[in-house]
Amino acid sequence: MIDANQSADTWKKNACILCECNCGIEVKVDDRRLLKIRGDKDHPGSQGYTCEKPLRLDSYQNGSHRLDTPLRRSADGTYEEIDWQTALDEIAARLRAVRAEHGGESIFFYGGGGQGNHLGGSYGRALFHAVGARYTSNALAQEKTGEGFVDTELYGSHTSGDFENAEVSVFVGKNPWQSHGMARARPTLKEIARDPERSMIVIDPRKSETAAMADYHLQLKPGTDVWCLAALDATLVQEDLIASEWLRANAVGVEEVLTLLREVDIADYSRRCGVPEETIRAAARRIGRAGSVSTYEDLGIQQAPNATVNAYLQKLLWVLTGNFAKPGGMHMHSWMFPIAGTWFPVPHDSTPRFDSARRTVGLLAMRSGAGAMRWMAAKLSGKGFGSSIMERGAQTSLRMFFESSGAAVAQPIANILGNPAQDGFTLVTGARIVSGLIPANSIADEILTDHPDRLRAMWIDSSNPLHSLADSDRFRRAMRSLDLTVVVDVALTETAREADYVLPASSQFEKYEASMFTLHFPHNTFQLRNPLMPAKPGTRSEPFIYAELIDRLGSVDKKLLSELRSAAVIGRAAFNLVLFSTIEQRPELAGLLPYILYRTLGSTFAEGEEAKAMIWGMAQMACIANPDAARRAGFTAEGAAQGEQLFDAIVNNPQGVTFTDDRYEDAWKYIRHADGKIHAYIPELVDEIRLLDKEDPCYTSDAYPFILSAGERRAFTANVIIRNPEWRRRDKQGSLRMCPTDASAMGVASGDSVRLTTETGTASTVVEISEMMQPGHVSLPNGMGVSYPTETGDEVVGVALNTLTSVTRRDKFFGNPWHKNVPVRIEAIRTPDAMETDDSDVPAEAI
Ligand SMILES: Nc1nc2c(c(=O)[nH]1)N[C@H]1C(S)=C(S)[C@@H](COP(=O)(O)OP(=O)(O)OC[C@H]3O[C@@H](n4cnc5c(=O)[nH]c(N)nc54)[C@H](O)[C@@H]3O)O[C@H]1N2
Ligand SMILES: Nc1nc2c(c(=O)[nH]1)N[C@H]1C(S)=C(S)[C@@H](COP(=O)(O)OP(=O)(O)OC[C@H]3O[C@@H](n4cnc5c(=O)[nH]c(N)nc54)[C@H](O)[C@@H]3O)O[C@H]1N2
Ligand code: SF4
Ligand SMILES: [Mo]
Repeated sequence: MIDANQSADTWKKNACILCECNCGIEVKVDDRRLLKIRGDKDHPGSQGYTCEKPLRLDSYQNGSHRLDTPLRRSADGTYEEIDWQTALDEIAARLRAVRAEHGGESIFFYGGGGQGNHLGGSYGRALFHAVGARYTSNALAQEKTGEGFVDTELYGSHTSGDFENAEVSVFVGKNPWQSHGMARARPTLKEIARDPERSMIVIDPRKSETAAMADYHLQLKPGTDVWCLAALDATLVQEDLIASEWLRANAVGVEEVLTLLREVDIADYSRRCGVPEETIRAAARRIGRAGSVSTYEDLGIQQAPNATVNAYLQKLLWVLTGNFAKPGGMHMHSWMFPIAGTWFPVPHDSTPRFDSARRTVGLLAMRSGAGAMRWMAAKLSGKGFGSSIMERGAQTSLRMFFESSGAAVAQPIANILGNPAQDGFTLVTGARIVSGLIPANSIADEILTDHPDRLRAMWIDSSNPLHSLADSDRFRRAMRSLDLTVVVDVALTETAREADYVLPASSQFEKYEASMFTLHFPHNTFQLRNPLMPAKPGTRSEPFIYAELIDRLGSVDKKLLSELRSAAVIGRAAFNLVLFSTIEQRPELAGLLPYILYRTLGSTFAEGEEAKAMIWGMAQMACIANPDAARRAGFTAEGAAQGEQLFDAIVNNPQGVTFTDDRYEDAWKYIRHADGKIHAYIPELVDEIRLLDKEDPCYTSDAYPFILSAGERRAFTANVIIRNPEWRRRDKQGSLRMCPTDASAMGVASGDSVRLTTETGTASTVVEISEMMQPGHVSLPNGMGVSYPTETGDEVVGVALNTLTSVTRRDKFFGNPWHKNVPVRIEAIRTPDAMETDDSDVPAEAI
């Protein structure tokens, strides 16, 4: 609950929402302003650390960008303010109409959360299922899908490195000094750099802040990682630096990989990537001889040529050297609830519990207990003596059920919620679906076609794809051609400006919110953030919006909802029992669970706290999946009671909790292959690697002689979460970094204007001469080029990168765009006239 008499002197706990680290913060609020912000020492992950960015979070919370009324697009393209009732009624009616005419699978869902807000998106999943949708995607499907595929093939799930303890840390196309991506990134990097026993290897064409701290900087030519990584792997094999015995015991398919790598001509591959052979060999030796190695790949290879193959070769560095499941090595980890991919119950420490007799008894206990509970719930009104007996009875049935079959029943439910689309291919373009996501850069193609199964409607929540996906103009045309588009956002974004309806969301500091970036090992943490202030008038939280729409669609019968509400009034065990038995009998309701929880369990919480219901569901799931790790984290009750303990702890600890505590060797339990081993051989990627010696990398041409990396993370970029350009202290317009040699050849100095031209568009910007860059490589920051309303009209500062990028230059397997590798022509803007008319603050315009 929000304390109406809050004092500006109280520090309130929350989290930074500007990158996936979600560092804990404490905030003093005054008159809806985030007055003072400091790192929260009590946060179990960040322990007081923050970077410089959250101090400016008020620029997200307050400003002229905030929407406060639903908007409806008129035929002439202007927007009309409408009330919530009208907006929700009309949207529900139009969703129903699209479904009736073209089927629910023609309604596409994009987004569902940015860097810090995934709770609302979890309720959005219920709307996805309520309309019978089939396709979804989000930003992960333009960066992490190739890596996700490789993870799934090799061992089954996402991995994270133990950089605090690693003897050797390897960063491939990753600049953690600026982009973070690990808890307390800067102190950790400094410790590595200071310690003579430890080493840092950075693969980056740019001398990034991290590369400047590295012991080995493999400064390759942009886009050539695949040769560099193959040469590193090959050195490990050819110089016999691999962990042969470990591989024999723990992996299969190794021989195929070794055969491939034995054939690699290391000298030739070094030449192709532009890194001296001796540097590659020295780095490989350092990896091969280290006591522990952790690796981290990011956009530098994920949004560049050969993204999926790069992920494979990068992971082979630690697989071949056996750096798994030990301090300083790589690990799979628990999840509060997986953001992509399938849900997975981790095998129990003790004997197997799934023998069929026990399972039958457990299921019977659950069914008969639930039957009795339903009957009693209908008779009892409210809490009373009877209800406490019922609750105890429910606890007994639940215990038998959970011990024997809880995980088996939970698994399909979790997978329907977490991984809605089955992996496979889309009907229209044949794009490959991985972890339930269609390639983000195929979306426009799934719309701009006359194929009868094309997408007809798009729901967008917490994302600005018109700005963040390749070729903004094409995305705009795609949006325009749909029958219905709805955007849920706090601001009138570039995407919202093309939508039929815009629904103004309450900010992340005005509602219960949570991030599902729970990617840590061995200690994994989760934080439920309480609202810092009441919602801005006119805005609504996403859970509210989704529940209201599903009410209007009438997807769940009222009798069932009332039965579950009565059970929830008796107690959580009674509710749990009736809920499980309902879903077990009516599996078609599994996808609607978030809504059902909100409308039933949620109604037993104080007004405004309904959204916590989903957290209860997640806490139960997290304990069913990880009972031993949760027990070690202090949640020692058995069965459903363990989930209750975790839920209570989450609610009572606004600074966050450690929900699982693993031991290093537990990483083995997260392997999803039935044989418990790493499957090193991925045939379709090995086939690609075989072809590498036939290709000489060259991504430039006479027309486009430079490579532009479109999207460098700098000190004051944070995707487009903050729109007010004034939040940036330095480099307000986000200059183009260029090396001194190129600058002098072009005769430009820092501060001069240049025009950039790519296959897709043109833009002008200012130059910053930077020793970070190598000749032929230039770099622009992400997060620029968004509109911000001012008294004199909309102000747009910096280059909107995706007016320059194309959807065709993308990964062969999963469509990841090559944002880091955009061929570009650069011309100095010389005449004084041109300098005046071509203001560098003017955004890029597509031609
Ligand atoms: N400050 C800040 N932090 C952020 C964000 C932000 O907007 N601002 N965004 C967050 C998000 S969503 C993400 S996904 C992460 C991304 O985090 P990172 O991937 O670390 O960030 P980038 O700066 O985009 O790219 C990393 C590096 O890739 C290098 N690179 C360019 N081309 C190549 C190449 O061909 N090969 C190799 N090996 N490297 C290349 C660049 O020079 C750069 O140093 O950051 C997160 N953190
Ligand atoms: N050229 C190029 N393109 C890129 C990148 C690049 O480096 N270069 N980086 C890519 C990467 S890695 C990523 S992750 C994407 C990110 O791009 P997007 O997926 O578009 O995500 P964000 O920029 O984080 O936008 C988040 C949106 O959520 C809104 N928002 C904030 N709080 C709330 C809330 O509480 N509720 C709702 N409903 N909305 C809210 C914000 O106003 C904003 O519009 O961009 C990608 N695009
Ligand atoms: S931007 Fe990222 S690293 Fe910096 S404080 Fe926020 S969450 Fe932490
Ligand atoms: Mo990202």
